[in-house]
Amino acid sequence: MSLARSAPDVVRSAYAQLAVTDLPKSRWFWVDLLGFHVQYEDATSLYLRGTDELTHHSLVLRQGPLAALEHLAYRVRTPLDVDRAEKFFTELGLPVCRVPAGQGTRGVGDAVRVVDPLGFPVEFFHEIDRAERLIQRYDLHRGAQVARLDHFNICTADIPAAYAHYTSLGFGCSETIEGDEHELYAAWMYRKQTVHDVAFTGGAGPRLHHLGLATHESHQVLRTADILGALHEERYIERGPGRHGVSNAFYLYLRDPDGHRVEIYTSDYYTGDPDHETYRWNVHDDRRRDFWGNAVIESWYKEATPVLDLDGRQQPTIDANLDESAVHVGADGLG
Ligand code: XXG
Ligand code: FE2
Ligand code: CA
Repeated sequence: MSLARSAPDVVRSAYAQLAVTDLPKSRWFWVDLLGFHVQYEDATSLYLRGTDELTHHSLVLRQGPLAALEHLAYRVRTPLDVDRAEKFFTELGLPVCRVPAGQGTRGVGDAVRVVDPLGFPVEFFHEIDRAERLIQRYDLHRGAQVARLDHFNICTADIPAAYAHYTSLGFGCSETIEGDEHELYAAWMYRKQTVHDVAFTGGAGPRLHHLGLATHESHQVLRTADILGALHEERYIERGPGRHGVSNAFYLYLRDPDGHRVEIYTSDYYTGDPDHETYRWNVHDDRRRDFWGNAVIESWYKEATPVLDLDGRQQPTIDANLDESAVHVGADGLG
């Protein structure tokens, strides 16, 4: 993927920082149920990572008054790319804040935080503390046995604008959902060599739709649902398990105790060839979101996490004009 001259070289989606309203409850969900490993904790915060992650954290939970997204973070290739990110967003005239090592998120070095053109608080960093290899510490693997953060999914009112912004940051597009006139309903975009680091869901935005967490195998996805059933905590399950059309991944969506959505996701495919082509789904294809044609529950399209600005205030949202949940498959004889 060639980069626009001044764009930072993004390696991957790296971590999310969420505000939660009841940290002990969140600890049950993310650590005991999903099997995240605690890298650091104190009375008001938890720093978590999956079994395969060799960096300090991929999720930070902080006690707060409102359940919200504090920021998404991308790792960039070199320390120079942090400067490039600062310049890139400054030139766009957007809010930018340099966060020296030790003043921002624990474990993370020198960083830049911005409000991106879509209204999301986003951090770019290179340096992060290393962490012990746990991939073969099977004795420590619990619950869903999450391996790593795979992707962010964000709600935005303007999918073409989101597509254009991430294209300018050097992201490739693996798949889309499009209308008959090629109106863009959704897109999946990547820097690492998987289906995505970020995807866009149409709807009021900016809001966080979900965090996608990878497991190694589909039995871990099924086991997560079984554990919730056994505990009579099935209300945490929102959608699935199932097979996605887009990405071909096997999936399950849960809502955490604050309603933050998380997807347990496995077995998508390689996208690293330089001429990898975008795969385009028609919005009337009933297999696009669930390959077996199971209906998507309305809450999945409509509900999402509010996002904060760089000063911790809730960002206002803008409504979307395209509504995928209103597309009724079958009305035109398709699906
Ligand atoms: O990661 C994903 C998703 O964005 O969560 C949703 C891959 C595919 C889908 S979809 O519902 O379109 O199959
Ligand atoms: Fe996802
Ligand atoms: Ca159907």
